[in-house]
Amino acid sequence: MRTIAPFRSLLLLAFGLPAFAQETAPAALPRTAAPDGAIVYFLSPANGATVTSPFTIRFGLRGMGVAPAGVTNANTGHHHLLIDVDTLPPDNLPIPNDATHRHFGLGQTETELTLPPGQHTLQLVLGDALHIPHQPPVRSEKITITVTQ
Ligand SMILES: [Cu+2]
Repeated sequence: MRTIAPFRSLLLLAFGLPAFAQETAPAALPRTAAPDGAIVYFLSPANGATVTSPFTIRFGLRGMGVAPAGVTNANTGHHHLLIDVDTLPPDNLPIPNDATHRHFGLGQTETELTLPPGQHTLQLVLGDALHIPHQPPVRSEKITITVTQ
């Protein structure tokens, strides 16, 4: 009997907690706080610029520091570049990792990109150690560039 009582409370925990979590924030993961006034922006190219591939994109960040993915130091994050993304990914989940959502988890602050000729949009989002946008999200404006041959 001595071992059954603790087991019962474990069961209570196991079944009680998910119900509680569901009421407060369904499917939400904890967000990392961003300081007031933190901004991420494009150092280059400028909004409206015309470029030829390959071209360099430089990421700017003010009010926070860049840290590799996995590092949980306060007020840090790593860059994510959204290419031709119309619908922003959810703020409470890790940013997708695919051809249009690029992660710079080593702490890179620039990248070289090759895009097909035409108009493209670029946007930066800072992510925390687990690739989740901060609270509030630190996002750049979406810029439009034209790539020529
Ligand atoms: Cu990431």
